Amino acid sequence: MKKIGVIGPGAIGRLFAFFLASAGHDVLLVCRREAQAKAFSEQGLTYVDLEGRAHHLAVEATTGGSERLAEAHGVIVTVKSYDTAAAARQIGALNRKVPVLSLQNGLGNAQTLARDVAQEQIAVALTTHGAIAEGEAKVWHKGRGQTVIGAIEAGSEVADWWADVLASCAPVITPSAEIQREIWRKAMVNIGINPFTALLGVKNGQLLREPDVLPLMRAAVEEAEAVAKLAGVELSDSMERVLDVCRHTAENTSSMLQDVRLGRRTEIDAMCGVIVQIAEAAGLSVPHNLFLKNFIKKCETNRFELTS
Ligand code: KPL
Repeated sequence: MKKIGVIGPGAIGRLFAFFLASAGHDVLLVCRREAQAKAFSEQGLTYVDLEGRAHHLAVEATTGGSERLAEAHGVIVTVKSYDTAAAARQIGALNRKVPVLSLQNGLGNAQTLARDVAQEQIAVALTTHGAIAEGEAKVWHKGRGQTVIGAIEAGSEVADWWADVLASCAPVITPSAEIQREIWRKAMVNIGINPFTALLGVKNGQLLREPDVLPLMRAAVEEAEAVAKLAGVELSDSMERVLDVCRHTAENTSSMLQDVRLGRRTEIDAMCGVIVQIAEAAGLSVPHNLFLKNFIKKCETNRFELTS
């Protein structure tokens, strides 16, 4: 059994923490806020399964970062993409080689981690499990999914290490030798779904019934595919994949819609924002991604102004 630190226990962090703890691993949740660490320590972690049954498990939680992480055999990063740099510094401060797993949305997280963590220690996982966080310490499992894992450095054994740990507890773990490609494929899906659900305020499946919006989704995804090619990743059929994910996750509230509803910052920068950045550097115009980035940013700011 291993001791695993989870930095950022949002919906996906809590879900994987539950998978690990229920298989007997020792889980340490690293929270940013004292109130959340207190809630986990006092109430434990509550997981509501796909049939709506609640399960409780005791977990350790801290805001103490590096000191408490010092004994961890491995660290999973599930913070939002804009907090990856802070998580990387916490791991870097351990001054010890520890396997790290980025289980996040968006482009560029592994590169951000690699500023403070050796590349050979970093694995990336992408999951299609649906989960919604409630309150400080509860998670609803909303859809069974699959998880692919791969190392960012060829020849590194870190992905096998994580696949072994997770295979004992999380449903369907698939190793991938092409994780960069998988990251881009998932980014296409996020770009085609997340901003549109957030702007329209609808669940993923509703996008299929919006004939005026589908061409805009397709245009944004085609721009992003062209940028992936600039980055050396050839993708095809991304829009078909977007539609497929809308069908399979029809009842999901996308992470971006959850963020907008809660008045939180979204991950648009790590999605359309990265597309715009790469395109601009290459002199390519990506008007749909630029619009989505600016519009979602505007929604965030207005929301902050209204709530502050
Ligand atoms: O990853 C997702 C998200 O909500 O961020 C999708 C695949 C769109 C599922 O909701």
